Amino acid sequence: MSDKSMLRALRGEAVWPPPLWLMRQAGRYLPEFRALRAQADFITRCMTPDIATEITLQPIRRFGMDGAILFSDILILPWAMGQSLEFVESVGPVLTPIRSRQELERLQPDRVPETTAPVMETLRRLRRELPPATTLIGFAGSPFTVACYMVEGGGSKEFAETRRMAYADPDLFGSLIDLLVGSTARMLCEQIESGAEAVMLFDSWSGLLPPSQFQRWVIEPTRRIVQSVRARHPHVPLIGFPRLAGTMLGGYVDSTGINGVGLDSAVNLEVAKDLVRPDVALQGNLDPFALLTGGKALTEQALAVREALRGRAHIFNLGHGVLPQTPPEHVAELVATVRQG
Ligand code: 1CP
Repeated sequence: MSDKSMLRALRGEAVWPPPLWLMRQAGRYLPEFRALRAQADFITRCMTPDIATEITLQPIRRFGMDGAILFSDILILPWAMGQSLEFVESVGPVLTPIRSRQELERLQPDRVPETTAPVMETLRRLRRELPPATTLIGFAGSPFTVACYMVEGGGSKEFAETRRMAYADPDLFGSLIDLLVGSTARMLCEQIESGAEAVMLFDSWSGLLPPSQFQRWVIEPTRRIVQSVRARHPHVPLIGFPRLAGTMLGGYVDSTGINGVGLDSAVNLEVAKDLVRPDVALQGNLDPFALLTGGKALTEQALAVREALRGRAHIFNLGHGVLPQTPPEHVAELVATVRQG
């Protein structure tokens, strides 16, 4: 059994001070990232092991977080299946939407292993290069959140087309979700076989759904992925992040069998402690705006999160990603604060 602090927390142990990493810790708030960004477009950066390894290591070198998350994106999977994808400056991802069975059937999930081979190479390099106490985190989007982008053709506030399709044509939407369940589970297994020591499922948009739809399109697909990954890799922990799931958090944890759960900043930690079984690690949930602000607000909020989860298995993180305008010195301050005695 590994004694890395993050893996101990994911086994249900209350590690003090809690291990820490930050969603979007590699990225736009770092000057050294912006320098690399000029060299290649986003997909090329993800698909070039030299660049993706370097970007993943940048925050670890500067701040020494306990977890390093692979530099890639949740939309690499649909891209690897043949859906067209472009990241457009100040717009975000743009995909050719999938709205019919014909369009769905043109996807080629069998191509994923070949297309994502460079990502697996990045993981192998990272395992060699990371400090021995750092946990390497692989990830994917959850089927529902990835389907949102695939159906909508990009980002959106409401994902109206996707939510309409889920009601109007549940057979078609269900086929897309099934395709994603299988390909996501396979890709996560491959990430583990390439060196990932924990894997996380990002479900940024699950909180848009009412309970019955949440059960069908979030809990059930996540449960199947957990089961399938665990059958091949019984000792590798899985973290779920059903963002804005509110009181559906308890059912999500119990029904999926996940080892850790990401909490967004809207979650009251006292409520979370009641809803979530004590052997499941809680990950989160500092407001990214407290990190952006720095100073007293940051110290107070960070210590309050840490204190609220004292005695529980806790991995300190934000409730969502680091904001691009965040001064890097605030990240250094946060790491020192969380680790202070
Ligand atoms: O260089 C750039 O400007 C590209 C910005 C960028 C980055 C740094 C995108 C485009 N993706 C990423 C990396 C990324 N995305 C990681 C790597 C590790 C890390 O730095 O933490 C991870 C884990 C993600 C996950 C991701 N991508 C999510 C889930 C988490 C979340 O933020 O909710 C989602 C929804 C995406 C889609 C996506 N990719 C990129 C953008 C701008 C978006 C969001 C689009 C939207 O607003 O809907």
